[in-house]
Amino acid sequence: MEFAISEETQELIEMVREFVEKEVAPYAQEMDAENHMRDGLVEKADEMGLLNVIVPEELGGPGLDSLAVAAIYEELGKGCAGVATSLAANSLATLPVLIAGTDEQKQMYCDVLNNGGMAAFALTEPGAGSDAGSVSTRAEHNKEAGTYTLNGSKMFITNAGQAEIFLVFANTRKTGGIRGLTAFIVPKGTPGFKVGKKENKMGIRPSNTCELILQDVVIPESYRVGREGEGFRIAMNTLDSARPFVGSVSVGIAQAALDCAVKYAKERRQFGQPIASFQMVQSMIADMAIKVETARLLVQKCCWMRDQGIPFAKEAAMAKCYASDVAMQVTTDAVQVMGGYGYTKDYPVEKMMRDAKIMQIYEGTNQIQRLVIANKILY
Ligand code: COS
Repeated sequence: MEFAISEETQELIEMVREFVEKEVAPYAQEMDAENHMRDGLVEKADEMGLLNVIVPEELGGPGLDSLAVAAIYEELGKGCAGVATSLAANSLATLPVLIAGTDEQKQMYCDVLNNGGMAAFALTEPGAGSDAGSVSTRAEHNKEAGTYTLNGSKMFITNAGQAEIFLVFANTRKTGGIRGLTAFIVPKGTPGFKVGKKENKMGIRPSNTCELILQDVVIPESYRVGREGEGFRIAMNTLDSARPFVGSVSVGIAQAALDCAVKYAKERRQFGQPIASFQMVQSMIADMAIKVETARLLVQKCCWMRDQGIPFAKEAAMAKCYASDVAMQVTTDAVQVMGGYGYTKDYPVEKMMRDAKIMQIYEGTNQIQRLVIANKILY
């Protein structure tokens, strides 16, 4: 196993770290309060090359391996998990096209990201979350016209309000079920395609999460990604690839919370000495550090396997599940180390604790991850 990152990629990661320290972290609490990403931040992220990190070189992107992409998302996660979520959603929404799209679809889709556009992955619906196969958005094929007409609604869609291009899953079978699930590209502005209510979330608040409404949305056949009925496999493959990146954002949150707790423990004095000198605090700090390190290693192992072409679905579920549980535990412990101060908005750890919670929920709940892991082990 080799987790080494090339010198060139290391320089890129350093640049991302500086960008996050200057442009993201100082504004994280303000963006959290305003439930909105700072104006101009997407443009700045684009200048840094952070919108198309998943795009291969031959399609005009940086051609990074998964290890490098994960390292970038970890840096973003340190500064603000909401911003990291929004930028990582570009990768999530592009993977289906990279996995199953035609050369023309790949180029068209990646060009949006290469040119500073955002993308959104639209699978979840009011009645279809963990049970991804039960999508009820319908896609009716009009063979004579060479089109599909989409009707339905989507929920909890990251970037919905700011994306230029969408990857929408709909069912081509009247009877529903996973055998009819099909993936489609839907550009923003297609008649009948509207952005609905924006969610008022507990955490990752700078990321834009909205409902989508599809009313007689007509798209050409050439926007269907893969075959009819291939959508479930495409969605599952996509989620396998994206889950280690949720893991890396989670590692970023946990590392940032640990750093805050360490700094505080050295400064805060009680009983005439810094609380860092108390063994119970040291024990917490040590456990937090062990968890962060092991979570990062699991994410890196999974990314390395993906980059080597080794099947990695089990490790992807493990990385996502473990790292997000670690983010929840470490942020909660950081608040504990910092006591009453940690519980206030004067320090960033309460936000990190709220942000960590969604990591255990989105892109497959940790209960689903455990199902995937157990299935891979048992059958
Ligand atoms: N890659 C490729 N194919 C896969 C797959 C994967 N990771 N997982 C399942 N499949 C295939 C199976 O091989 C099976 O194909 P066949 O019927 O041809 O044998 C088919 O898909 C159905 O598999 P299964 O019966 O295991 O599907 P289930 O409906 O039981 O669901 C889970 C499996 C629960 C793992 C899946 O629905 C899932 O991951 N749900 C979570 C979805 C999610 O993450 N939602 C969050 C919103 S998206 S951000």
